[in-house]
Amino acid sequence: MKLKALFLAATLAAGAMALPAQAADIQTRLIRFGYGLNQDSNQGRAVQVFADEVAKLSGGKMKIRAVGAAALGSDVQMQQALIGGAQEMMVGSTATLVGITQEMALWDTPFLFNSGEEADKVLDGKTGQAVMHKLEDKGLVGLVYWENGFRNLTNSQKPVNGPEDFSGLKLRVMQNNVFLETFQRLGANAVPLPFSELFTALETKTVDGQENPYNTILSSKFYEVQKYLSITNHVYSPWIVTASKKWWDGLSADERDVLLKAAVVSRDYERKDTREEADKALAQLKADGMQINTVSPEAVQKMRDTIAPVNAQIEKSVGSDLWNAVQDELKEIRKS
Ligand code: TK8
Repeated sequence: MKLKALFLAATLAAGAMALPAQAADIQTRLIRFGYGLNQDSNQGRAVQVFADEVAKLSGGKMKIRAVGAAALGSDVQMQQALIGGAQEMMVGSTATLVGITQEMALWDTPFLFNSGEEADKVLDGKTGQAVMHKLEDKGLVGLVYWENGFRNLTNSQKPVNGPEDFSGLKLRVMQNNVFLETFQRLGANAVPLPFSELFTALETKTVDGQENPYNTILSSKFYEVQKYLSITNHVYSPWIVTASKKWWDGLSADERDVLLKAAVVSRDYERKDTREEADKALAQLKADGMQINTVSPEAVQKMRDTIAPVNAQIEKSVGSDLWNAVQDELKEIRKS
């Protein structure tokens, strides 16, 4: 009996040690976490991983209420809610943050990264973190970058084989001046719209086309209203997980630690999941009836030449230090 009691006490002690969350300075918290895509998407899956990890690390005290499909608002609306303290967290495109923190425009540089792995190194490295920290002056806290992915063009009118085919196309772009200018230079009629209004705009032919990664074209069912998919890979798009600084400043160090650790777990999951899904998504879009063409390397070069002046504009708004830092980091990465 005595032995049994001792054994029980030891097991309980070990159990307590395995649950540091009980001892940590963690309050019961309900955290509203908004995102723009459907629950059944790479974004939705990663938000769930984040939510599960937060629950696990906080011993169930911190609860993420995940709200997808822009039900809490578009990226821009949610950012304002975070800044005001009316919502705690979100994930969205870095491109929609440029109006708040112009340094984010760095990631809109056309053809900046050649691969997702290159992007990981820069985003998780010195420059990526420096850009992320700029958000804090504006009432936001950046936690991690996720992969949205390389963007490709879809439309309902014709295959786009090169810069000459953009003329006459009415294209939705993100609410961001770099994207606006990029597509204007290519000759398109570019219309900034929130993502949450995009499906309807395509369905009602308010716009002819849009650009997003394969994963999104599939999960948002754009193939139902878009015939042509032209593989351009014109820019790598990151997502960024952010928190309201007003709210964040009121958290304990242990609570922040839970969120940061869970964010890293979700990031690693999300990038792997997104990359695995991308190729399958392209095949699925073909099976769903989209007509797919690859823009030739020569035509891509023509696109790059046409939009080259956009780079000078980005360098001006992010500053030469950040611009040069990324170029140097990429040189280093490409050497190894
Ligand atoms: C979702 C958006 C989306 C982005 C866009 O909220 O707007 O086209 O690619 O992922 O952030």
